[in-house]
Amino acid sequence: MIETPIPSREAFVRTIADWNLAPLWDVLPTLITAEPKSVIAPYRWRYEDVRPFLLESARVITAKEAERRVLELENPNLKGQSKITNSLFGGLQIIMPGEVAPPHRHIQAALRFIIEGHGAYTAVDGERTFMQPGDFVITPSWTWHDHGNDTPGPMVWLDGLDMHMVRLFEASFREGGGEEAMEPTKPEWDSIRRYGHNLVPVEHTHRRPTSPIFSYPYEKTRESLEALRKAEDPSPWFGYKMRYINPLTGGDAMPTISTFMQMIPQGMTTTPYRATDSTVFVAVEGSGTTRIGDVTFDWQPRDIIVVPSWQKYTHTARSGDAVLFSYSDRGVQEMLGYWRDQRDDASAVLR
Ligand code: 1HN
Repeated sequence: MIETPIPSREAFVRTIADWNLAPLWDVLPTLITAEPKSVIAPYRWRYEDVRPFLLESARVITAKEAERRVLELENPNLKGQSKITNSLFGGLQIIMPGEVAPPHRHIQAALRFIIEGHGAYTAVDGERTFMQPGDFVITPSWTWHDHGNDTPGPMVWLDGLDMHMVRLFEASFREGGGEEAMEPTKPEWDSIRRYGHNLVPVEHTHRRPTSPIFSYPYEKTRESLEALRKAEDPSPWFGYKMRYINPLTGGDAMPTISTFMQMIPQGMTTTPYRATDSTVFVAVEGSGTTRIGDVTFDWQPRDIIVVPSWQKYTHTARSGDAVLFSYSDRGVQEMLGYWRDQRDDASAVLR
């Protein structure tokens, strides 16, 4: 019996490529790393640098023309991809006095974290919510939403969207855009009054996996942080940290984006910590620094910082108590059993 000669490995790989086949052994170590290797860069956007560009954007395009006038926060390692982390979008939206961003809906869920301005509204499913700095507002998947500014000043908020998860699954749908503002169909603050006071209507029909509350006002969040501070010592890793929840389930306000608010008392440096969820932080009060690996960013209110997956970081509150909002894909990772964190020994750091 005559055996055919054994081809070289390279020749074999070239041959099978024509059949849309490839050898796993060449890529296995990069596909399955021993620990997370984030592609994103740690980065900080100073609001004072970005704000003039936001105002200028309002001179080059109207909110209606743009549909959403947003400056994308592009991770420096992922330019052109509309990504602040590998799974999440981050952008700053500005709406000027008298403007309307027309109604639309999409599968992608959005969070708004209010940065500047007082009293413009965002409407979700016919209910208007009036926004103040520090408020956290949700736009759940497939809900109609528009924004309008009937105040004398510009209104700016951070948009966080789960769009790259939707892209991964190729599950995007959208409707609308271009129409005038929607007339409200529900009383103002309806959802928070129904669901935000530790009560629910006995025969409520809320069936979405997202919170029935659209707005989590800063005043209440701040009160909760202050209550923690009065009652207990700060965590070495987080200071005082709270998670925004859906009161019907105890889970995240939206299933795809986890959101948090934490207070780090003046003078405190948190103990090094890392987790598998790349996280976007927004400074709300105080000023300080965040060290990520060997880079350090200073920040003040309204600055935005992104921390990559599995890189150790610490926050220091330098002047005043620091209050930081943050969002990440932690909840999705938890549902799938992926999420992990690691804490340096707090007592070792103090020694
Ligand atoms: C969007 O619909 C909004 O509704 C904001 O305000 C930001 C970024 C990408 C895609 C859609 C909004 C967005 C967005």
